Amino acid sequence: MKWLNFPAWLPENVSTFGQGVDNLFVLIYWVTSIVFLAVMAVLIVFIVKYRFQEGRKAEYIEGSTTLEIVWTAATTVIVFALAMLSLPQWNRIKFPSQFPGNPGAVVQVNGKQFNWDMTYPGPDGEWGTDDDLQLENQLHVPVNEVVHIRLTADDVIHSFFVPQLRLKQDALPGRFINMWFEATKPGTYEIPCAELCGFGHSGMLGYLTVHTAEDYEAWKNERWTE
Ligand SMILES: [Cu+2]
Repeated sequence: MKWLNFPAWLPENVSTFGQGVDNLFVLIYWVTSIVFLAVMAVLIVFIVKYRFQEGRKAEYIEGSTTLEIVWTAATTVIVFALAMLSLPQWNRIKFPSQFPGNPGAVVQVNGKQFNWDMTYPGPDGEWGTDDDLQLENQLHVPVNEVVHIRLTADDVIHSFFVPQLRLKQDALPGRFINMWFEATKPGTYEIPCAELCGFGHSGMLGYLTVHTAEDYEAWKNERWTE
């Protein structure tokens, strides 16, 4: 349903798992909007209906058990349903055992005050060797291919965020966190740090370049063999 694509102000989705995230976002958006509007409507009705009137006295009531049960049960059902709908998406995006294999690129991303360091293992496929390629704030990947990222941090907690990929993950010092994505459209996308990480936080910005297959090969040949 086209009208369900509202809100259209979401950033463009260029991720294979992005639609699943957006569907949940829109569903939660509608559920919370309806509850919000209902609560506000009742509030306004009550403000008008029970406003001060000369000679009218307050009545002391003890509440309604039926109402308490109904709204507790309704809230439980809604929250439980949303959790059940979210679970498959969460597992698909976050559980390393469910990551798609055969990555077209494997990169280590290291957050530090106030940059993203990208390390490609180089032609030998191993990190920590002479042919590693290190880049600052530049992540290059091929389009329509699975990318595996090993995320860590040097100093404090940072957060890797690419809105167009619907991917956000905290980076923690001393830990390697695996994540994956598959971009569906060539282009350049910003990688802001989404965790307040110090004085230069707002300037901590990397760029993800999604290349066509040929462009990626050309880039690799140029950079990896230097
Ligand atoms: Cu940061």
